[in-house]
Amino acid sequence: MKNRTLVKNLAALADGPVTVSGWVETVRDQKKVQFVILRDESGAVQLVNPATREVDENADAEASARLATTEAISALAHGSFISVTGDLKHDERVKLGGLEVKIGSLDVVAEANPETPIAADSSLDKRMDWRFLDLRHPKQNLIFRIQTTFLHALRGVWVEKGLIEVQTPKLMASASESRAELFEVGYFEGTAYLAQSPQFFKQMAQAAGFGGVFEVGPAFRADPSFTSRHATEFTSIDTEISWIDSHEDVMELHEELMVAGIQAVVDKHGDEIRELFGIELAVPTRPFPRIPLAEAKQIVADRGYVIPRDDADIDPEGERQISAYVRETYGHDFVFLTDWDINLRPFYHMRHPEDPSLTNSYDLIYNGVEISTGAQREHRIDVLVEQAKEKGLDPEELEFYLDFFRYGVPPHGGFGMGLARVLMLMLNEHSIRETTYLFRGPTRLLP
Ligand code: AMO
Repeated sequence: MKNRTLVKNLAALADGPVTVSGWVETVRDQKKVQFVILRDESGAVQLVNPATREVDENADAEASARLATTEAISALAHGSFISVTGDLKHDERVKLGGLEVKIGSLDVVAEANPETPIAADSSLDKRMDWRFLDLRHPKQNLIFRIQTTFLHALRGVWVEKGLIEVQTPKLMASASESRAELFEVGYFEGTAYLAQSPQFFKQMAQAAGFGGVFEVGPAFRADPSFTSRHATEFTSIDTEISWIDSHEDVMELHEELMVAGIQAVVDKHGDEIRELFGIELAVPTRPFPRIPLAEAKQIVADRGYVIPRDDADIDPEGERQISAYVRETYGHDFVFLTDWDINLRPFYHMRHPEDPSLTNSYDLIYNGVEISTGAQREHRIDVLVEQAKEKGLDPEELEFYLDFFRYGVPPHGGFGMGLARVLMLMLNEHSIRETTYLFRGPTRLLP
């Protein structure tokens, strides 16, 4: 359909012949005139047809064609895909974009079933069943255009800094995060595991002398929960850089990426986000606030919320509380919670030089939810082996990973961040099901 014009480009054209194609949104079939709202991937436009309801037997070919078009419009089902050639006319009186296309010829390219299985008020689960129809809505469509813009901006920063993009394997011989939440798959005579994170392989790139890497790829967690923030398969944004002094360097890169990503989204989609999501997306200022975890827990307690277990991770309500505090105190949507206890962190996190009960690590919280974990890694082999043993891990099982550190690895660190969570929090959505192209959960493998 080379001569087709996208709806969003019509406004810039002069009155005259055009071809547009897209899905039928509504048909208003009046006796003398018919209106069709056509939507393509870029927007919606009103089509108009002066109806020809009958012709006499001497009618010429043109009159017969007009009758056929009128009848075709009357029979159009919502969702059918049509292509229309007609006359573009700018007219301020037309509410939808101040223009309309007078239909010359109409071709029903692909008919839709007249009964649509989902409606605006359908449950999220039902909408997920019919995801391809759900995604036709401008709001859902915008989410994935925003995602594209966001990732493009992140790539811009990484590439500018000379980082290398990697694709790490998703089939592994061992766990990459913990033995919990691990998917096992039959692998010929043996067993393989789906990667929970590219953790070991992004670190391997530091041993390989890559200097810095990034990856945007799938991660798998056999997490049986049904929360709004967990999926069994999700897209993980990962980066790892060498030659750092501490996790502070990782946080600085992280901030730079978030600011660049959100700035690009605001620049390109700010107006649409206001219109469709009703929010004014703001570009965060740097530096983001940083609060040590112990202090954050105290702040949360002082606000009257007691995290159920004292030695525990900050829980979802605690994250909401600390975010509310940061918003009130610093007017910021982001906060880095730093200095996590060793018992809350994996063996590969470097410990604090002054206080070995703490790690050089952080979580990034965005509008009340954790979106990321980052850390400086332990690169000294003897310390790393000790830390693995302390966590009850068998160094022999980790041999391939530990080998990286036996041949000289620079100090390094990085973070992993869930893409769907970032979008959910950016757009004030309630679930990552809305911001994941095709969600996977304990009871969802379709479509
Ligand atoms: P972590 O396990 O905290 O850290 O994961 C990093 C980020 O990934 C996202 N995430 C998820 N998103 C959807 N569904 C899930 N089940 C899920 N699990 C995690 C979250 C989370 O903050 N290797 C470390 C990262 C690092 O240190 O570089 C890791 O995987 O947004």
